Amino acid sequence: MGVVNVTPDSFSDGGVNFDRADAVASARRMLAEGAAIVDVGGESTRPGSASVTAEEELRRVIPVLEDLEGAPVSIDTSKSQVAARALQFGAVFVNDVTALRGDPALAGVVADGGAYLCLMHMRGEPRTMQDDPRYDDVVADVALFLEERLAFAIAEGIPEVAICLDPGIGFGKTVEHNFELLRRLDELTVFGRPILVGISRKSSLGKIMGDPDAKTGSTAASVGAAVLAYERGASIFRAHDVREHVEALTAARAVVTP
Ligand code: HH2
Repeated sequence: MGVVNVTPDSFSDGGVNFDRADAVASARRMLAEGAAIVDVGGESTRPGSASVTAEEELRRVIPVLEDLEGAPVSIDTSKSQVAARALQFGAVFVNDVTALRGDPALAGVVADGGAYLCLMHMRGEPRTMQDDPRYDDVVADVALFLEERLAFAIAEGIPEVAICLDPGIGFGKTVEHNFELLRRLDELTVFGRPILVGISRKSSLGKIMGDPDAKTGSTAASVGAAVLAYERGASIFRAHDVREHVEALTAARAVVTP
């Protein structure tokens, strides 16, 4: 899953794809490099970010979707209004970082639109989520949450086969929480749904290199973490550097699968 942030302020590619033509070119390049889908978002969810209105999100993403007509597109949004328009413009997947807790109308939009859905774990909200997050057992907490949100989504009429689950790396978690989730990722596969992982360029990867103030991580670090997440059961990788991820994961699969 290639990341296309049509935002001025995303943590690693903010501004790069804010222009419509740049976003479309990036998306097409990622698809050519082997991405199965591109995740188009108009609102940053980086720690401390403020939310934007549905109108602003639509103004950012709809022109990009228009130009990408026919391409496999995921819409990265928590707003039903944005998801509904995006599905009209050909999106097939809704990536909701609130796991259907942000907008009560979103589940219906996904169900009626026959879209795929990602349910992601987040503790708190982006503005405050990194203020001293604590868990007794982060993996058990995330698993319980995902199980409950999966049951909710199914009860709302979204077919189980259309849903994937995501531990939400960096969303209300310390560096240690993030790596523990990756280390024990196999514990999230018990629900029988595909696991999506978004570790690409995240600050935890920069911090373990020795910079406590890192805002991003390198491509090499992202790929290394993705490969081991794959070995532990992840099957969808939300990544900025698609070519490198496709090559590394193809090699990893060749090692794992005879
Ligand atoms: N991470 C980000 C955004 N959306 N969606 C899922 N399912 N999983 C993730 O880990 C995830 C996500 C944050 O990364 P990015 O889009 O690069 O930055 P920003 O939120 O600042 O736009």
